Amino acid sequence: MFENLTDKIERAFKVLKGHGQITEINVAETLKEVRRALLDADVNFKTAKEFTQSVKEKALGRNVLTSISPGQLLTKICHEELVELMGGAEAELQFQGSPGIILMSGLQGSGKTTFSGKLANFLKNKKGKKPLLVACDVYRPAAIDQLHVLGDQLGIEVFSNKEEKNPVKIAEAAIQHAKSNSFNVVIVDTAGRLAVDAEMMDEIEAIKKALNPTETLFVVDSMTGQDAVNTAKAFNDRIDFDGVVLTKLDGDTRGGAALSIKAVVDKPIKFVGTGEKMDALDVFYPQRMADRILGMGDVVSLVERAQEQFDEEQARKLQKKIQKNQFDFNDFLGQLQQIKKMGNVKDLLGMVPGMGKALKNVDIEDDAFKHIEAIIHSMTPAERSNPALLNGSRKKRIATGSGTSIQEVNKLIKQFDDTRKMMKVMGNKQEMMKMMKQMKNMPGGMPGM
Ligand SMILES: Nc1nc2c(ncn2[C@@H]2O[C@H](COP(=O)(O)OP(=O)(O)OP(=O)(O)O)[C@@H](O)[C@H]2O)c(=O)[nH]1
Ligand SMILES: [Mg+2]
Repeated sequence: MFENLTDKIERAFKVLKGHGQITEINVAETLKEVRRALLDADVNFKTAKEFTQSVKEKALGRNVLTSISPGQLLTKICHEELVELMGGAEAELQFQGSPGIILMSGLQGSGKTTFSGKLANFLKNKKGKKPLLVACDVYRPAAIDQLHVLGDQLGIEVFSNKEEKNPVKIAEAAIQHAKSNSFNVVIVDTAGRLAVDAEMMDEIEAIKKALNPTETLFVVDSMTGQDAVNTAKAFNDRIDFDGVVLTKLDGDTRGGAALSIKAVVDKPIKFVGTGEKMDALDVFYPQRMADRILGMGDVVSLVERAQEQFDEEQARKLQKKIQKNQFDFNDFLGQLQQIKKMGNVKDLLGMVPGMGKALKNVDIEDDAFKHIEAIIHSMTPAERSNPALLNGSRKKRIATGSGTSIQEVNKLIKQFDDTRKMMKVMGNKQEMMKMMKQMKNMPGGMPGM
């Protein structure tokens, strides 16, 4: 996500390396590069200019007060300004009501129908809601079917009426249906058009007026850069939406839309879509996005994803086994499967500070653990629970069985041994403290500011 921008901003800060203090000249030079990076990322011209101006003022103003290096100071100020630019604090979705009504708007193909499904899924599983999806695209019967397919897949009811050609009537009937069947959130998917035109605007405005939604969301494809910002403005002028959903952030979008939309329409980004699957939805946090843009990774999101997949009962059992030094290949396999559930490996590694850039041109297979799993699956139950059994001939059999080589089998056994050692250390507080101390003394130290 945004690797190019991150790369260029980091390069801009290099100008300051070796300089002992901030001066008008080195700040101006650095910020010129930052501005160029923003423009290359397709950030709105005016926004980029105001951004660097405000960083400059703060940097020169704060100079005397601090003893940290100019590079660090400027990074810190840029970080604060980026957070501000993207809306400051996170903006919450309003979905309470009897029922809460969420209306989707946006151009054709922006991802409204997909996001409707994702949001329904999110509200059901994360917020304990009973959502009803409503198909109000009256032009394309296929669009109604598309929503039904998603609904079936998620176990969420979809309200539609292919005979009715007035979207307002469908939506009103849907709300009645929701009221009498105790649905507490209604998500209304609408039709989009290729470009902003009067007909689409009239229609979405009429739906909004009739339904008086708790939340109107504008869904926009982040790959469309500046166009995204212009479309946002056109929609906002007409329907005064409450929040933005940026989709397709998993593609090679340059980031311009994420950075300029808030400044241009003064409406917060509430969610981002990061894939076609129904769980590829993230709440938008300006702070974390700024971390990512400045190459600091997004450790908080990483930990959250880990927690979501975390099974306390299983963890307790594992802890016991580690203490007794009984951690075996079955547990190792179980751990791998947990990691896989957290999502795409490259995506996860990208959240580790500094890794996003390092991985830019590295191709990580979706199933990076395929060989490891094959090897473990080729072991007998006895071998899995007692790795000490693995002698030369057994290793050979496993390599053949898994379609790998003895070297790969040896490598995995080595990794397993290392993991086991590491876990023993982590189970022991004193050892852990010793390790932390060593890490602190490493050159470069801990990542962060
Ligand atoms: N990679 C990726 N693809 C997405 C994302 N969101 C939607 N898509 C894809 O974009 C395409 C269009 O999505 P739809 O949800 O059908 O878009 P729409 O706004 O409902 O389109 P219309 O109903 O024609 O106006 C589909 O192929 C989706 O799978 C996303 O976050 N990432
Ligand atoms: Mg659609």
